[in-house]
Amino acid sequence: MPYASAMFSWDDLGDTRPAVMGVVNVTPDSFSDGGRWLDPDAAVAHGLALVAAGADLLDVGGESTRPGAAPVGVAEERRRVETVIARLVAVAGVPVSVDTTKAAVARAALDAGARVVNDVSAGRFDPDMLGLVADRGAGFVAMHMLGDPRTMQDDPRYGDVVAEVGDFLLERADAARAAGVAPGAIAVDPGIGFGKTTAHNLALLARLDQLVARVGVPVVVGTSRKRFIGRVLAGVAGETGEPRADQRDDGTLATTVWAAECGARVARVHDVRGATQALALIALLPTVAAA
Ligand code: HH2
Repeated sequence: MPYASAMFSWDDLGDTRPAVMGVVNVTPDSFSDGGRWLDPDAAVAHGLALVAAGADLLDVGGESTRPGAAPVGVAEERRRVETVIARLVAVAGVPVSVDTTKAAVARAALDAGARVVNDVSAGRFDPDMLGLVADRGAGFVAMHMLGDPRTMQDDPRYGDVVAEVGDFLLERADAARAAGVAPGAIAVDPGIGFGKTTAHNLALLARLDQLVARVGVPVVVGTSRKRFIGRVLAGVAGETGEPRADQRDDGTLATTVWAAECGARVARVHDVRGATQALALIALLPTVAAA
């Protein structure tokens, strides 16, 4: 069975520069590219194009998590991701992760050869999730979200967003370890845009170095094309209003470089080529400085 192969460790992705996780949304309604890769052939071709552009791993999702997105049943979510994952595992040459909150979907994806479960609920929505990840020796991304995708943007409030997200991530990493997930397989993610205002997202980025130091496990950051970038860039550089999702890759790149400088280990992005080039370039500078 594919999952019987060696245990996943985030260290396997290397540490000279942050890893680039390329997004493959097999959905009709994702906020930035919904419907473009719903056809399995298109999704596989897109995944391969992302690998050619430098992706170190591919994140395949079959359910949009954008605010107000329609929930998807297990059968439909499996139908969307299972074949795409099996085909990418066969040919992509990089680890594949599945973006799901459902253990049944994660199980099917791991059976198809996925190595990582990226769970935006951090194992809270499905009681079987952490045990499954542990049994299979899979990698795990535990992301912070306030509430659930239906309600998360309804007036989110925090006392100190960085402290509270940090508390949550430490608690979920502990829960994963307690369930038997290998320490080296656990990563956490502040969940940019998931139950956060623009100010909350900016605070999490501004103090990301503190969060990275505090959690003590690899940190994944996903700013790609998110709304706060549009909000901040409205009116900047000749934009008449907020740039649309597909016009936010330059802003995304700035935040990706910032996250890398703050110690993030994985950048989850749609524009893989830009992220790979920028991260390769800035990774070089410390070695030049030391020479
Ligand atoms: N963001 C999205 C989905 N999954 N997973 C992690 N770990 N971190 C993130 O920031 C994150 C995530 C939302 O982006 P996208 O997949 O492009 O959109 P949608 O959920 O609408 O499919």
